Amino acid sequence: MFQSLLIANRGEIACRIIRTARRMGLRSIAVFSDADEAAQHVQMADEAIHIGAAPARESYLNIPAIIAAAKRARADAIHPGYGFLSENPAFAEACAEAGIIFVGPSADAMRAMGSKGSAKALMEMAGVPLLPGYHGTEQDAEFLADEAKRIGFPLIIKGVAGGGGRGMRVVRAAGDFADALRAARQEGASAFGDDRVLIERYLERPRHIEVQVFGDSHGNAVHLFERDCSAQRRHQKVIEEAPAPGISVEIRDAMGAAAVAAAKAVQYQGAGTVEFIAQDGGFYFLEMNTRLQVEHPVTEAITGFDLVEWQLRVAAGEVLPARQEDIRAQGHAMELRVYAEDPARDFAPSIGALQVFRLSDQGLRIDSGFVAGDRISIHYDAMVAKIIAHAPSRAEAIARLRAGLAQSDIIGVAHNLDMLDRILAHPDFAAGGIDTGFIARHAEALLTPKLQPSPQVLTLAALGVLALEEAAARANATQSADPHSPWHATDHWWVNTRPSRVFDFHLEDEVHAISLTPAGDGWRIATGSTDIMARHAKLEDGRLHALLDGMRLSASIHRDGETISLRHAGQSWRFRLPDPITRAGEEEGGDDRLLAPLPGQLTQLMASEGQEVARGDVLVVLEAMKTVFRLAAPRAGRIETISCRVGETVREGQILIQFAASEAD
Ligand code: MV4
Repeated sequence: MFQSLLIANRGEIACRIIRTARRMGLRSIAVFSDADEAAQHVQMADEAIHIGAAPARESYLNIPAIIAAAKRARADAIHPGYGFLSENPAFAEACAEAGIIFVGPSADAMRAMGSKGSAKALMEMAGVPLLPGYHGTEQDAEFLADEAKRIGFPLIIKGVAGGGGRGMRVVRAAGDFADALRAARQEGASAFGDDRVLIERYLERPRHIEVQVFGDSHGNAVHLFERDCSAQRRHQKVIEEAPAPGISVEIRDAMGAAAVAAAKAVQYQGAGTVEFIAQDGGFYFLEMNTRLQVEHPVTEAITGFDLVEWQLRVAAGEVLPARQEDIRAQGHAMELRVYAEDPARDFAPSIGALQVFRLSDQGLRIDSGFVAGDRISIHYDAMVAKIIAHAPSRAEAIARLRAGLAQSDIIGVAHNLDMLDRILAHPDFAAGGIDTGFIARHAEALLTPKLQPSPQVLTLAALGVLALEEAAARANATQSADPHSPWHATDHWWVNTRPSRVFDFHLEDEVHAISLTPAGDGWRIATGSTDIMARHAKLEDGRLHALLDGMRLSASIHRDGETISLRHAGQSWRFRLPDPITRAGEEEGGDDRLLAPLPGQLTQLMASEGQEVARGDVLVVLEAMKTVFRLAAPRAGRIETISCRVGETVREGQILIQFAASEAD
C-alpha cells in the first residue's frame, strides 16, 4: 500500500475519503481554492495546499495546479472523488506522467465509456441488453431517419457525448424526426463540441437502476448489487436506495452478471457503475460511470464494505478484497441528498452562511463537508450533505430518515429537507418502485404545497419568541454592569405578573394572530378559534420543547431580526414578526377596540353587534399591499358597535370594532 494520498476534490466526498485514508494510516493532502480556505476538508486533512482561485476551472479542474501540489506534497496517489476531474482521461494520464497513482480506471477505459456510442457497441459485444436502436458512426440525416422507422416510435435521440439529459430529444412520430435531429445536433455541438447522436426506443416510465462494479489489475471483476435512483428531478438524483425495491432474484442476478460482463469488457479497474433503465420486467444498458458515485454509501451499508478502501487497495495493485460469493446484501439502505436550493422556486440554488446547520445523526450516517457558520459559495455544487439510513427493512429505513429529518434544520440558505420528507411520506414512494417521472408528476404536492400553520405551530412560534427573548435578556444581564437593573429581571418570567402578549405572525400574504395570557405556571394561548394550554416551554440548543395541552412537542426555532424560522414535524415556516414600534396604532386600541393597523380594504367581517367573542377570534379581514391581514379580537367579550362594512377602504388607526366595557372594570 502507498503512504500518502492527495484528494483532488472538496466538500463531503473529500472529507469522506480523508476519513478512510486516516483509518488506513495514509497521510492525507487536501487541495483548496480561494473560497475554501476554511473549509472542513482543509481542516480535516493532514496537509492542505492552495491551488487557485474560486472558479473550479482555476482550481479543482486545474490539472497542472493539482499535479504541482501533489509533487510538492510528495503524494503517492491522487483520489479524484466524483465530478471535477474524476472522469477526465487527460487527468489520469497527467498523473501517470508525473509518476503518481491515479485512484480510478485507466484512461482507455474512461474514453471507451465516455462516448455513449462506443460504450453501447462494447456492451453489445459483451452481451449486455440494449434497447433497440442505432449507435453506429453513420450520421447522415436520411440514413438516421430510415433507422428511426426501423426502430419505431416513440424514440429518443441522444448526443453521444451528452450527459445529464442535455442534447436529448424524444420523437413520437416520423414526421418530427428531422427537426428533432437538427435540434439535438445543435445542442450537442454547442454544449459538448460534438454533434454525433445515437437513437433508441424511448421508454415512457423507466426506473433508474444501476449496479456497483469493481475490478482489479488481476482480471477480477465483481458487482456489489444494485441501487435504485429513480427519485430524481430533472436528472438530479434526490434519493437513492439499495437494494432496488420489488426486483426479482432472477432480474437482480441477470443485472449483476451483465454489469460484471460490462466491466470485464473494458478490463475495468476500480469502482464503476453500470446504469440501466428498467421497465416492464426488462432492463437495458444506459451508460457506465467510471468513478465512485455520490450514492455509494447505500452500497457500503448493505454490504458492510468501505468502497474507498477498496479503491485504494485496487489502485495499489492488490486483489479485490472479496470474491463474488463472499459479497452479500443485508437489510435496506436509503440516502437523502440535502441541497442548498429552493424546491418551491424551481430549485434555485441558494448561497449564504449556514446560520444553523443541524442534521440529526441518531441511527444515521451523515456525510457532509460543512458545519454551522460555513458559507455556501456560488462556485460549486449545491449539495451540502447526505443522510444515510440502514435498517432491517425499507419501511424502517424510511421511518428512521423521517425521524432524523424531524430533528434537523438548516437556516441561512434555502434547503430541500421539507421536500425530502414529503417524498418519504408519499404513498407511491412508500409502496416502492416509482419511476423517474415521479417527482415531476407530483410537483405540486411535493414542491409547492400551500399549507396553513396549525395552532400548534403558531403556539410553538410564540413560545419560541418568548424563550428567545428570555435567553437574550439573561445573556444581557450577565454581561451588564448593573445586574440588578429591572430591564434584566428575568427570574419571574414564568410567574403571574407576566403581561399578556399578542403576536402577529406574517406568512407570505396573511397574518396569523396569536395571544398569550398567563395562566398558572404556563400560558393560555388563543389562535383563531382554538385555545391551547402551554406549559414547560424550554429552549435547548436551538430547539424549543413545550407541553401543549398535555402533549410534548418540539420545534427548531431561530430568530433573525423580524424573521422567525421554525421547523416542526418535517415542515419549515418562515414568519415575519414586525417590530411592534412600527405598529403603534394597533397598540393604542388597547383592550376595548379593534383598530385598522394600516390603510386597506375591508374584505370580510365575521362579527355582528351584540355577539360574544373569544380572544383571538378573527373578526375582520383587511387587504393591503397584496397582503391579507386577519384581525383578531384583542380580548374575550361582547361586541358593542361595528363601525365598518365590507368593501370599505379604511384609514390607518380607524376604529373598526368597539367592545362593551368588560365586567371586571
Ligand atoms: C432514456 C429514457 C427513456 N428511454 N432512454 C436521461 C439522462 C441520460 N443519462 C439518459 N436518460 C434517459 N434515457 C430511453 N431510451 C429516459 C431517460 C431519463 C432518465 C434516465 C435515468 C434517470 C433519470 C431520467 C430522467 C428522465 C429521463
